[in-house]
Amino acid sequence: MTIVITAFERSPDGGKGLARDTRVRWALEEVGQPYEVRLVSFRAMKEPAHLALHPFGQIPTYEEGGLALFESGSIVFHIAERYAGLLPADSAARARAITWMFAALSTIEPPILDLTIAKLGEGDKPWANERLPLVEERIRDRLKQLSARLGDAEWLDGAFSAGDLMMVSVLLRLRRSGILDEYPNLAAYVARGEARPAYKRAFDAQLAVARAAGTG
Ligand SMILES: N[C@@H](CCC(=O)N[C@@H](CS)C(=O)NCC(=O)O)C(=O)O
Repeated sequence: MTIVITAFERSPDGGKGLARDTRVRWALEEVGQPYEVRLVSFRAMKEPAHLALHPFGQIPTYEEGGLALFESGSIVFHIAERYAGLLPADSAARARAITWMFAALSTIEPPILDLTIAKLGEGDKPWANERLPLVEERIRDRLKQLSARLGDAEWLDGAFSAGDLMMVSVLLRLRRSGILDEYPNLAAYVARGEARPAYKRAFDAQLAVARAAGTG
């Protein structure tokens, strides 16, 4: 059954790999499943055909036979459950890996997204300079805790899992801020994720789209 995902026709990040199709591509590369990509414009994302797949008019989506999914967390979870390679066989270790996926998406990603909003969406507001340090401090609070938990370990809980894939994907969004480098073990953790051949294939594939569009 052919797997089809959606991605930006012209990603605003110009191929830096920060759009959420990259994490889905990475998961598919880790489990060795071929996939096709349907590129969508911002306008097409808000039209009925795409809204039928994604109620919020966003990317990524995932189609496989009669199944259509949205939300990168759900998609990566589905891939990890369906194909071997991203979740441990032991049921307790599996539950912990899934817990890290949720932690990445619901505890670590929100303050990181706030930073993007504070800088890009609200940067021109009169209160922007007062708000920014508060947002950055919330990120630092979480990274300090995550850094303490990771310690010297290679991955969050034993072998690399979907939990690490999601956590690295979320942390990558921080790189340009410089905040990640304040936590050397987290910076090294992210670099280990990026060094995985599956990540490199995923990154190169999304970069090729940006280059073809003349934005990368
Ligand atoms: N929680 C969603 C967020 C999806 C999302 O924000 N997608 C962005 C690209 S990374 C998007 O489509 N933005 C365009 C828009 O919202 O109009 C997920 O994890 O899939």
